[in-house]
Amino acid sequence: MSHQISPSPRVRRSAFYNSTVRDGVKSFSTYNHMLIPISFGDPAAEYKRLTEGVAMWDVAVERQVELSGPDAGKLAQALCPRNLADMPIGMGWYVAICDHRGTIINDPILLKLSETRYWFSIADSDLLLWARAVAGERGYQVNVFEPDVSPLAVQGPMAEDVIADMFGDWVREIKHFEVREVEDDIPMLIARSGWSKQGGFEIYLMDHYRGDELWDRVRTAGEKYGIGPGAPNSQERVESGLLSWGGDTDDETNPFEVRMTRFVDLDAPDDVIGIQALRRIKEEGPRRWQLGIKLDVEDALPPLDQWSELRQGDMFVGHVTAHTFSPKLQKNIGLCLVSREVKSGDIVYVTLPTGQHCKGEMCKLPFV
Ligand code: THG
Repeated sequence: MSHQISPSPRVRRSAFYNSTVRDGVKSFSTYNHMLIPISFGDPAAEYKRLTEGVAMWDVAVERQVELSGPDAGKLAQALCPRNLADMPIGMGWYVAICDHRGTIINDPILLKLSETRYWFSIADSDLLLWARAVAGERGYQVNVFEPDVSPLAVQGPMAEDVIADMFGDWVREIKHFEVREVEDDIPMLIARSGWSKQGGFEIYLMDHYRGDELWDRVRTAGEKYGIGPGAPNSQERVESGLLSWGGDTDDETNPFEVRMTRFVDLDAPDDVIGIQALRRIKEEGPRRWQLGIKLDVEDALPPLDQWSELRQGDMFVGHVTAHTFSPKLQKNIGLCLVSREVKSGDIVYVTLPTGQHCKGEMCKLPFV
């Protein structure tokens, strides 16, 4: 493609934008009305760093929606069909924000910073509007706003060493999804989290003017581990079965369909948005579920159409929502949202952009 995205206030730049440009970013996409680096031009090297070394990603597009005030906890609970009663301060929890139909409208990590202060670290939809409207309609005393926070992810088996070299060996004790303050002249929090299954941390920078400085510090600390820039990695995330809201979900997808049942508590309070619908859906049984597909082709597939159709004989049975060549399996694999009638081990056919059909076998997730 030769066309460009013109600069405009509608495509906001991240605190790390200048650094990623200097480090050779080759393409961007948009997410939460911001630019997100997608590629630095060498997918094989980026995958290898993530799975065998360490990679650093500008994920400032993971915006925070802050709830602050005496009713912050009440609002967080109203928005989450997961029981937050026992949520400890200093933890993050993965949650499915649903509308009144039980459809997932965002799948953020909820961070509890204090009894009166929460952050939703959001996926790509305008959760702030939803949260503010609910607060207003229910008369809750809470401010809802986007704070000055820019996450930078350090991911891969050597990420812990980089973070320990930066902040001290105490970081090795941080548990999965735990958040800690760090003492530093740059205001930031760190958490053991990130959109990969390779392990790692996310640094929540709380002053966007210091983005380039933080980027340089991470790069310097990571140098001896071979760190390099990258981006949330589609090959690794499909292998690991991480959900991409808006990619793997549509306007009808409920948490039970996409392996989020364990993040839903049906005994959450009755006034939680979507809980009544979720109870009904659970009772009736969800229509679809998420399975993997292993495609029967040797070479890397050209990009499939978005949400390519899957068939068994003449019958439409679902969609491929994402696909990639898997370096681990040395196969073309994909994530599918299919009818419950389709089982692991079933043979299905994908419609290719050429109109031809490609054979595939369904399997359980994750692939690895
Ligand atoms: N980090 C932060 N914010 C984010 C993301 C992130 N916001 C947008 C997006 N990613 C939110 N979506 C997800 C999806 C999956 C996971 C995290 C955020 C995830 N899932 C694990 C899994 O499914 O195996 C485990 C969840 C668990 O065990 O609790 O990690 O990445 N800051």
